[in-house]
Amino acid sequence: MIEKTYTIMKNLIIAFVITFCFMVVGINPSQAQLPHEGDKMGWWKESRFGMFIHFGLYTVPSGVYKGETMGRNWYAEWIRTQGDWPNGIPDAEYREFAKQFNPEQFDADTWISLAKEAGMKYFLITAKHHDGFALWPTKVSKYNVVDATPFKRDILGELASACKKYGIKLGFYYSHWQDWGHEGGAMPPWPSKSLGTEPEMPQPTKEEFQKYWDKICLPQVQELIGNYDPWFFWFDTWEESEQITDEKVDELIAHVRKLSDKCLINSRIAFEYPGIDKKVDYLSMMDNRFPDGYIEKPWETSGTMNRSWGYHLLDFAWKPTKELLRNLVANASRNGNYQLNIGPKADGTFPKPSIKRLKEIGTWMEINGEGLYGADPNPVAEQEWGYITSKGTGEGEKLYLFVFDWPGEGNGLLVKNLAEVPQKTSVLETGQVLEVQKVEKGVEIFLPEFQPDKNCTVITLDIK
Ligand code: H79
Repeated sequence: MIEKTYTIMKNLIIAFVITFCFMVVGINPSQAQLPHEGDKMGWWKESRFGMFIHFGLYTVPSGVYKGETMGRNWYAEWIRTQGDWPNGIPDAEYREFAKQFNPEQFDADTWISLAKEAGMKYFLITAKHHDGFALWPTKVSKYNVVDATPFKRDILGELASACKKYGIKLGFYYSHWQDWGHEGGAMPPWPSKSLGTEPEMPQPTKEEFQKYWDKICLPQVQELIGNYDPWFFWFDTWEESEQITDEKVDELIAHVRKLSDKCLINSRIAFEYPGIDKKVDYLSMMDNRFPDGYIEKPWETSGTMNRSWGYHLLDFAWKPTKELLRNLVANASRNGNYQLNIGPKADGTFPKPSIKRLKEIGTWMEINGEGLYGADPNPVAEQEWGYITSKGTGEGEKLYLFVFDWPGEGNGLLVKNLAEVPQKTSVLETGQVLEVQKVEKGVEIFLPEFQPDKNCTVITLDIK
């Protein structure tokens, strides 16, 4: 699966290099005046950092059923089919969680301001995950936050207002393929090609899925666009399925395009659909997968802070802030975004370890974010100690060096492949000017004796 994904990625890169060559060769002045197709991607590419939220009925049990965590992995949002493994929780019992869904401390302003403070520029939330439960008062099903829970508030509506207030762009995760809560929705594709042997899951017939598609999926996508005017969708298909045919993918893309000029679509709307990169706006990697090189088409990795997306009471494997920063910077240096997940708790608040990480990232971003927002990918070469981005300054170029692995011995930092000695080299946080010398393989920078930031120190180079 992972290899497959990388093969697809490699093919995409090749396809894009070829497309790009034709674009350059084929361009003429009148065409150059036209706004090009990629314009609506501008804000997305400049942003680099977004918040992903998994919140829903699964938040009530928070990964624990009958005192245990179970299943094929740590994904708490999967408890409906992973609890009491391998049987899953009976449908009727799972639906009962709706009566306990009452996140009394939910405050949209708090969530969005935390995203803003962390340096995130956009926000996406599970409007409907695989379980089928909707976080807005959808007209096509009673299985939603307003009609089925004591909370009765339009969570998406409140978040949409807060996003406007804070200047954060809103988008939705929408599970168009799997829907375990509505007749005809796809069930987990088990036994699974990518995830090993699992109990057999009966799938809907073609006709049943068609009914779900027409009565639930398409109308809900239309409602989401009509009610909240999202800037983007994040659809989720991650394995071959009988249900999501090429025709269905084309239909859903056309549906979104017809309803919104600005709404972006991700590549996980399909799985192994040749040429999908030309039909969608941005590529989504597999969960927590970070490619090791540049990709031309705008792309993103969505990643967790621990192992689960939905809040999980027993998942204590919180990743260090340094690792999260590394993911963000590595992706930016390779033309990609990072969408960092929070699984809010059943009371509507963010877990403490999540808040701590958001704040640590925010403090770092306030000082060093200029090297990421609107920055171009690394123009030099991949380096052993970290990552590089660049920005045009009018007179020349500014390079941002993100040093994650501080040299252990001596204080020389080699910037491989850098042809000329910069006019000025300094530490972004402190302003300290650093000495440099030209060496055979590039340029060597003499680092300060004391490491300014233990996670990642940023050094700027002014190049004429
Ligand atoms: O919403 C979250 C998940 O519930 C949903 N997509 C994300 C954003 C999802 N559910 N299942 N999958 C995605 C399939 C994922 C499979 C894998 Fe893996 C992720 C294969 C490799 C990375 C599972 C987890 C196996 C290893 C780690």
